[in-house]
Amino acid sequence: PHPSALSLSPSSLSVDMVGLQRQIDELAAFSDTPAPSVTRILYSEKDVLARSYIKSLMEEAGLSVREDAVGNIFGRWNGAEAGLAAVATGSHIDAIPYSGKYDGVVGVLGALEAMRVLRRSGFQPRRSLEVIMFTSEEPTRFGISCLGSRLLAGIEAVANALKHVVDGQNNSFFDAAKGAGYDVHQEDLSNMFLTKESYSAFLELHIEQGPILEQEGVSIGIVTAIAAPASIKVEFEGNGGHAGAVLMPARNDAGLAAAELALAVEKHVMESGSIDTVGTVGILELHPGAINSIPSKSHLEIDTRDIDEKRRNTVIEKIQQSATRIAKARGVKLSQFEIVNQDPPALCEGSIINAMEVASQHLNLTHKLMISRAYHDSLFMARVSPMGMIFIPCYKGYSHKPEEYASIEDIANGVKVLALTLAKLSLD
Ligand code: HGY
Ligand code: MN
Ligand code: MN
Ligand code: MN
Repeated sequence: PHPSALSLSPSSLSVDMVGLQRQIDELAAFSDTPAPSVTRILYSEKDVLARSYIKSLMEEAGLSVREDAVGNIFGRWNGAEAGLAAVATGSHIDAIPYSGKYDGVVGVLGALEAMRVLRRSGFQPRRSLEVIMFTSEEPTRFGISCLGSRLLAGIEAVANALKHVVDGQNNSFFDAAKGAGYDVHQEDLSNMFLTKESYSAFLELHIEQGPILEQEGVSIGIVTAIAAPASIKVEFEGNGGHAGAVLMPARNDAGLAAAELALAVEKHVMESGSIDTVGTVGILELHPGAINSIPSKSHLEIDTRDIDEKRRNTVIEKIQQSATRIAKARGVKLSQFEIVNQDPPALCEGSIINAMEVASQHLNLTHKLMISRAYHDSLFMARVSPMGMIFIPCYKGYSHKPEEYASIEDIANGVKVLALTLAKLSLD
């Protein structure tokens, strides 16, 4: 009979905290902005360097490494019954501009360390264990969030969108991929899609990106659901003109239309009736962007989420109505209103939640059930596999900014819960 995962005594699970911290710091150095910020954009030169760093760590950890057409990287520890569906865990290493060094990274480097912890404890996997580093969880370069995991989940809309997306410098996705060494073509995408038999479970270790665990002094968050994200691209066009010569009644200012819509987003979110509804205008660009030129074009990108999909969709409808009303009232053209993604929430698998609770108890770690307000690759892996997430506290809940921080002790706790949960699921 297989040794139960729980025969792994807490003391036999030793995390190499010094080594793990060093890897986190080394990875953070692959950045286009100065420390303590991290900027690592899909297929950039720094991303390519970081990818080879991850591949070398996977090889050193004794995993067999492969990459798919768009650069999702897989490191596999073959189990005794390697023909069974494997247990997978992973996250991302791309980082939005001027962000931190823990978002995503904890779930990739921490997963590799969980493999080492199990190997050091003498554990023998029955189902293979696989670490996945997803290509581009952040939407930064092409406006598509969770690009790698959406493709693995077989979302055709993304495969189609890649035909025509371009980045800020007008590079196509395929040109950017080729520049990073991925000679991928449209027809390669569909054979990336996973089947429901690919994995028996998918787990992700991640910083909470919220203040609850730290405030309540709880060591481990066990996620029950991931909120439903959506993003919208909007453009207004007006006549522009001379800031001095064109009198106010004659203006149709695309910039003011954008400003009014941004405030409308806040209004519609606040009137949703729930604290769980959020909305953000993180990108607002004015063209031509000269102090004495009336904006002739404005471009906004809106991010709105809720754990209740219907409530979130109502907000999107109201935003669309406001955009149309504002354009008419100001005599500007609503030249674009594109819902880029409008995803359902994902529920975590009960048996995985349970395994994480048992692992936390076994390790004497305080833990609590909670939702994830941030999205993750897990949101899409949930479409092809039972999914679970482990959160660890982060400093004041900060994320997506250079002050993002998680202590190596908290990271080690997360690694141990992940290791025990992987071991249990591998023996199932
Ligand atoms: O925006 C998010 O929720 C994720 O951290 N990229
Ligand atoms: Mn993020
Ligand atoms: Mn993340
Ligand atoms: Mn080619």
